[in-house]
Amino acid sequence: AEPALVEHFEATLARHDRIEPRDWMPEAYRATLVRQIAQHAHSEIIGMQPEGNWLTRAPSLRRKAILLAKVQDEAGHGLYLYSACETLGTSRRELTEKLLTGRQKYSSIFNYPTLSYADVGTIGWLVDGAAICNQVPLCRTSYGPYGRAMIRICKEESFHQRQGYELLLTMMRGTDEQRAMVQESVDRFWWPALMMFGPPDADSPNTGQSMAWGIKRNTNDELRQKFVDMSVPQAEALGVTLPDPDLRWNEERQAHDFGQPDWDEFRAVVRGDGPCNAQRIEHRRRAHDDGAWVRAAATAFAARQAGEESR
Ligand code: FAQ
Repeated sequence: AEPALVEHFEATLARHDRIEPRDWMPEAYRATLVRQIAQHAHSEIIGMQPEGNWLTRAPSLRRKAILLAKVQDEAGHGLYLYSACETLGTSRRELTEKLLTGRQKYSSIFNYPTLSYADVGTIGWLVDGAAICNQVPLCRTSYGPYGRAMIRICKEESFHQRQGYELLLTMMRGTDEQRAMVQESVDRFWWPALMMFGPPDADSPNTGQSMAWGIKRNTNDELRQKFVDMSVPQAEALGVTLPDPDLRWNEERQAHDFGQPDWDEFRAVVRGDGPCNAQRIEHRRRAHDDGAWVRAAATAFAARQAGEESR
């Protein structure tokens, strides 16, 4: 690349300013962004499934309307992110193809099943909570279209988190059986939620370069710590126990000490061997095949419009 272009790229990063689609960028910077943004987009789309599982069995019309709106928001987030990714020169068709053939990932968390309605609340509280912790700093990411997509997504995620917490609070004010359902759900989701932040910094191959490029603004362990510190008082207010015997306040560090998730389980889930990996991809493939006629119709319509315009 021309030295002036490289200099412009470096100077933009140094100013903490945004790189835009038409700016020159190193190919590795582009590839890292495509990897991360695509993974993020796929997570939003696959992430519709665990909660979608309860849409037809919501306990009231009100809960059903809330859940339907949340799942629809997730589709929207996926679409903003696919659009941001397209500004880097990839198509949505290509990204979908890579997801379906296992060449791109999505978040490990969505490979766990939702076994009770309390899981809808726990996903809102812990999974959206972890997502917010990770995504608020990404509003300042160095790539313009990604950062701007994050701003809107974070507003909606905060709302999702409140809705999950409110659901759990309602259940905790209910019967002993409902309280036990909440605790059981939190016991299952706590460790997978901690895994959402990625491997420990010492085993994270991408963090160093991604921080240097301003794609990531914090390390995986920094954000995991922040999430734990944020969740402890919320768990207390709710009246649930977090399933970690090593969890305690460290006065010296002014932060909580906590145990490590089972990193072997994490690697297995990321590799494709989690409890629901095959089911999630199979469902996504079926939805993609069922939608083929919509894509064909839209393409034919666009071609006809273009023909009419040129006439
Ligand atoms: N699951 O070197 P690092 C949501 C992979 S929130 C699967 O540390 P990096 C909202 C990683 O890709 C969830 N794979 O990687 C919602 C890499 O593999 P690769 C989505 C993981 O990128 C809520 C390898 O391990 N949020 O959807 C995971 O620097 C409720 C080594 O890792 C985002 O994607 C994992 N948990 O840091 C929706 C946020 N962790 O690609 C519905 C944006 C790591 O080299 C309902 N992404 N890997 O083959 C990020 O911030 C980063 O990509 C990290 C990973 C922090 C996830």
